[in-house]
Amino acid sequence: MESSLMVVGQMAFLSVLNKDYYIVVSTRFTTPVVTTTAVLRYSNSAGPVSGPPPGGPTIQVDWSLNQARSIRTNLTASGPRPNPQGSYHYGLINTTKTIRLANSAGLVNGKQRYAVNSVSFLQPDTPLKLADYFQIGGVFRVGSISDYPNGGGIYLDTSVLGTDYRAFIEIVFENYEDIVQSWHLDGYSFFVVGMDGGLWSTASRNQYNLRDAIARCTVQVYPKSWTAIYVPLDNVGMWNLRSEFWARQYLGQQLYVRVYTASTSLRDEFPIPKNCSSLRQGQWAAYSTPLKGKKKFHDTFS
Ligand SMILES: [Cu+2]
Repeated sequence: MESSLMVVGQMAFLSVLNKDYYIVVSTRFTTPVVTTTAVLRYSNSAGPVSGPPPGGPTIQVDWSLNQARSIRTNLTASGPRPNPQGSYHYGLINTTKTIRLANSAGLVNGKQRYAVNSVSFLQPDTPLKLADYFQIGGVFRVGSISDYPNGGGIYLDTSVLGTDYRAFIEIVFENYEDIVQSWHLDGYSFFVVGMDGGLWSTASRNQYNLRDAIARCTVQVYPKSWTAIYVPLDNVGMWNLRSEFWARQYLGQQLYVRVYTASTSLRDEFPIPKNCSSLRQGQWAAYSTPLKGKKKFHDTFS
C-alpha cells in the first residue's frame, strides 16, 4: 500500500506496516491549505520515509472513491468480525423503506443556512426525546421532513423523520454540492453498501456490495456523488442524523430520526433516568412526576 486516504469518521485504521509512514493532516476548505505532518515508525521498520509527503486529496475523487469501496469486512473464518460468521447477512434482508436525503446551502431571511431535503433544522427549546416521552405538544411533528428531495427552497423547521422499530431501511445521501459531505447517525452502526459519482437511481442498486461491506456510524459522500447505507433499526429512540461539518450542522444540516414502537417494554428501551428533573432543573421538572393533565411546555415555561 503506497498511501491511504482517511476521512472524517474513519477513525480506526488497522494495517500491518513494515516501513515508516507519513501521517498527514491537511485542511480542505481554507486558503491557504494548512498541513501538519508526523512520521509513524515501527521498531522493525525496513526504512525511513523518503521524499515529500503526498499531496492532499483534490477534486479528483475517483482514487479515493475506489479505495473506500475496496475496504471490506474480512469474512474468512479467522477474520475479525462484529458477529459470528454466518449469523447475520445484511445483504439478504429486504429493505422496507428508502429514504433519500439531499444536502443544500442557501439563504433564509438573508442569513446563511444549510438544509436536508429543503428543511433547515431549527433547534427546539425542549429536547425532542423528552417532548416525545412526555407527549408535549407543539415541539415537533413526525414527518416534518420529506423522505426524498423535492427541490424546493430552504425553510426552517424542527425536522423529524418517522420510522418503525425493527424496520430495515435504505438511506441514500445525495450530494449535489461540490464539497465532500460527512454524515453521522447516532445510536446505530450501518452498512455502507454503495457510493458513486453522479445521481443515484434505482439502477444504482445493481452495484451495491451486499456481501462484505463495513459497518460505520459516519460516512463520506463525495462531491456531486451519492452514498447508500443499510440500517437495521434495532434501537428505539429519537436519534440525531447530522453533518459532521460543524458549521453546517449548527446552521441546519441535521435532523432527527424517530424510531418508534408502541411498546413501552423495558426490553425495547431503557427507562428515563430517575434524576431527569434534576439534570435540568425547571425546564421539564413538571413532567418528571406523574402528569396531572398534559400541559404544553410552551404554555408552562415561556
Ligand atoms: Cu453518535
